[in-house]
Amino acid sequence: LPAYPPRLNCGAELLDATVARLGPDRPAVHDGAGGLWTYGRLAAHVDRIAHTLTDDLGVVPGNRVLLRGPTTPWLAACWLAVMKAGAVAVTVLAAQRPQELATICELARIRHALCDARSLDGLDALAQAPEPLRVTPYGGDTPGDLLHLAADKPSSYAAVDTSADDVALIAFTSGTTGRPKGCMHFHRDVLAIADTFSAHVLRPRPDDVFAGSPPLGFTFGLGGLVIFPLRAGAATLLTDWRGPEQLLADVRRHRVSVLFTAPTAYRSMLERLDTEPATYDVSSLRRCVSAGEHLPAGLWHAWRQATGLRVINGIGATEMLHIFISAADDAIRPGTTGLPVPGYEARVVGPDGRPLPDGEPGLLAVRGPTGCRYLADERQRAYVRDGWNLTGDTYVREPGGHFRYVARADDMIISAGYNIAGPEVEEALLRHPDVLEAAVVGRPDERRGEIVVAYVVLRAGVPRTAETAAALREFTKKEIVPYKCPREIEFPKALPRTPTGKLQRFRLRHGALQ
Ligand code: 3SK
Repeated sequence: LPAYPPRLNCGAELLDATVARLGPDRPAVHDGAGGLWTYGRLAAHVDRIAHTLTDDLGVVPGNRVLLRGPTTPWLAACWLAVMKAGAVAVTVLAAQRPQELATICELARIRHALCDARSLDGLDALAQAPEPLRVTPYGGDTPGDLLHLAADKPSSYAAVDTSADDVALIAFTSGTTGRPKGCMHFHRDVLAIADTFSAHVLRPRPDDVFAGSPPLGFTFGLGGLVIFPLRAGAATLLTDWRGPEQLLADVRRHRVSVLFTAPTAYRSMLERLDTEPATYDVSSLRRCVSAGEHLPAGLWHAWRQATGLRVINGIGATEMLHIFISAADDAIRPGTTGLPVPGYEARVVGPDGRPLPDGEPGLLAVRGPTGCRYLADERQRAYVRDGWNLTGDTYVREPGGHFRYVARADDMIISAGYNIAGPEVEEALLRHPDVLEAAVVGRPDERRGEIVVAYVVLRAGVPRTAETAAALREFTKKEIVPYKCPREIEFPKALPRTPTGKLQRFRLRHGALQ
């Protein structure tokens, strides 16, 4: 990891330094509708917006600016302009509801919002609050539109001289449930994720084209689709997730070489590649990253068989900003997450915080250049202990040093005294050809404490009957030790997920689908 200077502006480093290194004419951003911005054009748009923020909207360094909209080049340009203006970006998901936005605005004391003209719903109440949010739309046709205001501004803006330790962004997470927590990250953190995971594991090149499904309001997407490509001088496709067919079509059309998505999307893309091989062409891909959820070994092998590519699995967290355990190429052990990313240390600890021997499951603890800094939240004390970040995941460190995911710590099922990891049972179910998706939880039970219950989404045409459930139970008994096998199996049409695609096991535990 390079030693960063004490004064550092990540927006200037990502954009101006890249233009100085590679020139203004390289492709930077595809908009998915045939439009392409070069680095020079992106830099000019960013600088005009930064002028508008400071000259017209009265944004001063340190102000928090809410960013809301679908994934577009303009959203990325606004984020970079906020960085260059020394303000603090709070990027939210377009799907976040007005009440959640109100909580976020209150917690982060947000007074300014830049909002895609198509995503203004629910903001009027905030604009009329006693301490009003000043909402500036972009991409619409009103006279006060940000892009109209920016049109006649100078195309060059000297970035604010921020400290490397000034807060650059606050990323909100509610995990899979709970009150939102704001994770503060510094200007140096933004560069650190590019100079650790991206530089050492992904190893992008200026001729790469990035694309993927995570939104920019999720740090997985912000890193993978904006920060990493710009740091490398590569191009990126910035469009909203419109399903597996569209992502595969984009790969073909834009000759995408670096793909960021989650296991569920790899699974649904595989289905399409299997049923309509002539429609798609993934030969341009050279790097496929999976994070956000555990990647089962079976899916890793199926993707390799269909495409010849070895998926780069990783675990990240909003608290850590991006991926901190991963592996590429020959270092990959399918079914494990990988090794600590250079710059990070990881270990598995017991409830007292002491390291456990290899092979024993315990809590994952990690430390490195990025880490958890919750905005005014007492949960900070539980997340960071003795300088180690406790991510809430149960892991095993294998003798060769690879880290293997077991479960979220609060997703362990304890049945008749046995500890059962839901993901292991899910992997067994997923090996059955009729199973598309599976989620396994514990349901309270008088005799056993908990029983193992599986929610299974079946492939089209498979009957949702007691016979199918019995056949799946028999199948799992051949795959895993019988005490781990589901006692009950239900067949919902879909599994409950957060807007970032994470499974909401707590909703299943509470019987939300019954
Ligand atoms: O939640 C995750 O798994 C994640 C992965 C990569 C980067 C960031 C996050 C939050």
